[in-house]
Amino acid sequence: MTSPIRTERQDNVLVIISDNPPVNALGQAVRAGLASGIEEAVGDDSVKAVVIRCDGRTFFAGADITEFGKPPQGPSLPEALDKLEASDKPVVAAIHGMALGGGCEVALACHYRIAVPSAKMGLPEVKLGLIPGAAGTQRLPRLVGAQAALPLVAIGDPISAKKAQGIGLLDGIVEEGKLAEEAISFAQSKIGQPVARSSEGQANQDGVKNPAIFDDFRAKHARKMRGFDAPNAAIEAVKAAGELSYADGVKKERELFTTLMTGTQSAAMRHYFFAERAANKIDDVPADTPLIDIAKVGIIGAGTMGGGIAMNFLSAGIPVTILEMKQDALDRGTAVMRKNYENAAKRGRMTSEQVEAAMGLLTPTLEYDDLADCDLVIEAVYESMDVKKQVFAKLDEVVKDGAILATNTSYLNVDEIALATKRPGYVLGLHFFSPANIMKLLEIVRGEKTRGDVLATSMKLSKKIGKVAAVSGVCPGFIGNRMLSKRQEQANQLIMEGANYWDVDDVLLEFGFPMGPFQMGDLAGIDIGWHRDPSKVTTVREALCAVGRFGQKAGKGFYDYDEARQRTPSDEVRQIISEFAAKEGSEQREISKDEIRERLLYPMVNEGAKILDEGMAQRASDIDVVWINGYGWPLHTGGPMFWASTVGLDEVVAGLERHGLEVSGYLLQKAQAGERFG
Ligand code: 3H9
Repeated sequence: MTSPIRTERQDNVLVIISDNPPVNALGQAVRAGLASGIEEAVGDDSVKAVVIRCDGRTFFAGADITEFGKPPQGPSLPEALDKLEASDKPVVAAIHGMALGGGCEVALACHYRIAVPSAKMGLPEVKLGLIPGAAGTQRLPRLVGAQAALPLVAIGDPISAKKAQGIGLLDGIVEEGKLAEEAISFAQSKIGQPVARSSEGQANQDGVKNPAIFDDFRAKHARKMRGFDAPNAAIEAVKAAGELSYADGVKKERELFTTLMTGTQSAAMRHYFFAERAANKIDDVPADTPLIDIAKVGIIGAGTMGGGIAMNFLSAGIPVTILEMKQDALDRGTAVMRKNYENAAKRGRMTSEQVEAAMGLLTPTLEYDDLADCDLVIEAVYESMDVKKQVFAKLDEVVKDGAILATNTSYLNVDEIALATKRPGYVLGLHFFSPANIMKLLEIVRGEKTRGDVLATSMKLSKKIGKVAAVSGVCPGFIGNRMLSKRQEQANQLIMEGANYWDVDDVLLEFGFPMGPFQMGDLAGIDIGWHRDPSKVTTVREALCAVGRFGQKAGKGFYDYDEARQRTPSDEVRQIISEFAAKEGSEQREISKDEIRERLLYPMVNEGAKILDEGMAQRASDIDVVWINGYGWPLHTGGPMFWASTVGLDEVVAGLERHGLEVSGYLLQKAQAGERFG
């Protein structure tokens, strides 16, 4: 097999080049090639300097994640990088694309780093439940200081070349397209000078002088870090870089790295990394399916949902025509979109020019005919089959042939909606989640007749508008809401049987969800869909509405809220629930948190198994993608199906049986065979 690494001579400079598509991951052959490249340079007296660069779309994007968990094959990345840094001949990293993880560590081990303006650098290991493991946590603080290193190592977002230069991570930025030649001149300019080794840097002393930066950082990011092990390990490693010698710091990093690498969280997060990418692939739609050009989008309905959906396209530079039935609703919807953009600008997330550019792409209208030349129309009107059918019949009449017609329904039958048109092949569901301009998930609902190019185009478009997509078949509630309904059923049942409703919420919070179902009800408004007749009480929710407990907006719902929106359980609600339970003849008893957790989560897994069995999801990992991105399922557990496998499917089955709940044949069969999902 030919090596992915080759060397080329340019005068007295040896250029080590990696060509390992798609992202120059640092697999064994690359590490071996790097090590022998550097040996070649050191052993050849006519070589006076070295440049390391990559072919293809990016500099090294990190260790090869597919090798994790397999028996290690030398040389290790730390070994290769120590060799590189030890060279007395200057070594220059020439960066384009992304220098991520192990790739950033390669750059850190080089004596100098230059990049093109579009390059990015970062240590995203924390997003895989890890910390850098090739001395990145020790070299980086010594080079740029602990304060600047902390967010890079513990949050893991990449930074621009400009920012990297600002903190001292880059020594120069060179013109786009001239990286190869500029790197050689740069390397030659360093010949004869003592090399600058990051491991010998002193910038880490900022953390020793002011140790409060570590606790401050922890406090500032507490919410983001909640439940995750890796960020704390990352902070510890950066702190160690100031307190320990380089050699001891590297040892500390290795200990922390190994503990994380062998733990469940990292396995779960690595599973998710590949799950997100697998979800892009539609089994029977070839990757080279010709796509439909989407140059203009129509949205029907300028309410919260329609407006939010429209913003996704506007932000991506795609013109949108938005339709409403009445002028005042249209004006209101447009004004809300502008306000949302202006708020984003106030928070520094956009410039005012970007706000104007996005709003400039919006055409409000009251006329269906104005949608005629749209390539994609998404309907976001009231959830009624009759209304949706009317809308689709009208769209079929006015919108050009070959355009995609999508419904944003969250549970209605997409096949039935498609039959209102003469082109069911062009109809599908694009289920956005509220707030649609923010939530990451897009469920792509594949109708019985939906064409391959319509699906492939929607998938591609989802990436363009920054969504994470997964395909669902047509079934009530699709993947996400169908499973949610099982959890909600149990939540309601549990409080009827005597569980404290705050325990139900707390169990989910402790598991890692951002909130529980009753908090969620308070946030959304308990009166959504209420019939507004206080004398007609058939559910707990109606009982709460009857006494004005509409949720957070009223200062009280399931909980009482103070001015800081802190919740306290309410005696009144407890009373209402127990009266209601008595009326229903439901006996109340004490219910443990373990029982609550099992009854909330195991039925979801069971429903997920049914969804798989029916072919409504292509793969178990797609279900994980839906729940992590649409419903706040904690990433560090890998999603419901991965989590179930870590619990053990036999244990899930036993739990369901213990609580007298349904066990699907598919789940039972998997459990009995000792299998996992996926
Ligand atoms: C690390 O470095 C640990 C070290 O500190 C310690 C060492 C001791 N490995 O995302 P895309 C595949 S941890 C293997 O669709 P994009 C990916 O699965 C690592 N494969 O492209 C996909 O395959 P397929 C730290 C990888 O342009 C294909 O490449 N680094 C890896 O949207 C294309 O990927 C990271 O965490 C990998 N490292 O985004 C960076 N990376 O076509 C991880 C990608 O079969 N990578 N693949 O589905 C990324 O964030 C994105 O891939 C990147 C490109 C931004 C680079």
